[in-house]
Amino acid sequence: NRSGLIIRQHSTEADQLIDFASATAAGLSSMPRRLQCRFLYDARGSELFDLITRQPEYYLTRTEAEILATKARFIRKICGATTLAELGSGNSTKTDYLLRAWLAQAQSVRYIPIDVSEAALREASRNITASHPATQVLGINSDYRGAFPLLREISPVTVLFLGSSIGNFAGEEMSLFLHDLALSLCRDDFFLLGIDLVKERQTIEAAYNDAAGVTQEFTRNLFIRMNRELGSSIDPSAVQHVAVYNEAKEQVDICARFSQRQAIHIAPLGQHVIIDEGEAINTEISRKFRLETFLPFLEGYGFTAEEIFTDERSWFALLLLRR
Ligand code: AVJ
Repeated sequence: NRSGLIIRQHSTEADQLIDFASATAAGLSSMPRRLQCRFLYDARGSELFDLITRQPEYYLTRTEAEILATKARFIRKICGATTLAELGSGNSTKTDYLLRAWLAQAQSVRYIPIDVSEAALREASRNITASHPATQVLGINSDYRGAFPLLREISPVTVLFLGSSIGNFAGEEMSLFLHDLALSLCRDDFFLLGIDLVKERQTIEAAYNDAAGVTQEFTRNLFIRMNRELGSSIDPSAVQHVAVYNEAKEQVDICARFSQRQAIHIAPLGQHVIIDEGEAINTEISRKFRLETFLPFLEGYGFTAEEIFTDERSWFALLLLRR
């Protein structure tokens, strides 16, 4: 197959709808109200996120790409001819640097993108096989942890988790993720992790409040998805995107604030949740990291830093960890 093979989730569309509906109902009735950020990435959401990464204020992707561009060859030297598996691969543009470095050293490479968006997987798979025909692409349409059992089967592997997506995890989710990943990898497998570093508030807040309003649209799209899939009847123009850097927690809190009272219908469950005027629903957190505390934390889960790469301004870091 020229555009690569894609393994779909075991769950049916009906299961996925129930998952979305029940997670939404639970999150909307908890206090403070929140929605799980994994639901931001439907086909339109993945497209909008891709647009975010190209906004001038969104320094994360550009800075990480710059590090990858200069370090990919060195990373390949350390990792050897491992399979590349990427968590939350999106459209895989940054992966290009790594694939090039891998292909410069071997005839072929196995690349396994793992993503919840089937549309994003198909696009990535098509683009990669077109530009690197010697790459065998096997896409896995699943959430991260659903794909973990597979990792053991493809060792020796280098797991890529780029873009500081790990910043979406709150304390307990982070622990569970690192614990499960460590258990799923074999000794001497690699984990290449991108993290956004603590920096000036203005720089961070600008990245999550782009002037073109793409991030606002990204937040709104979650409610548009709820209207379409859950029959929610929310007025999207009543949804205001709010992203504020919490210095004490060293994280961006992203919320949807409702400018009018809304009754959110969750049709598959026959439930309504009332959101008052001015109320906010958290849709995402984006944590920022410090090397001096995060590296020892990773050590605690069995990940040792082999190399640490950063940019000139120390805005972003790429950690090459060994299990
Ligand atoms: C994909 C989680 C890394 O937190 O910077 C960007 C998501 N949300 N703008 C981030 C996001 C709004 C992004 N991650």
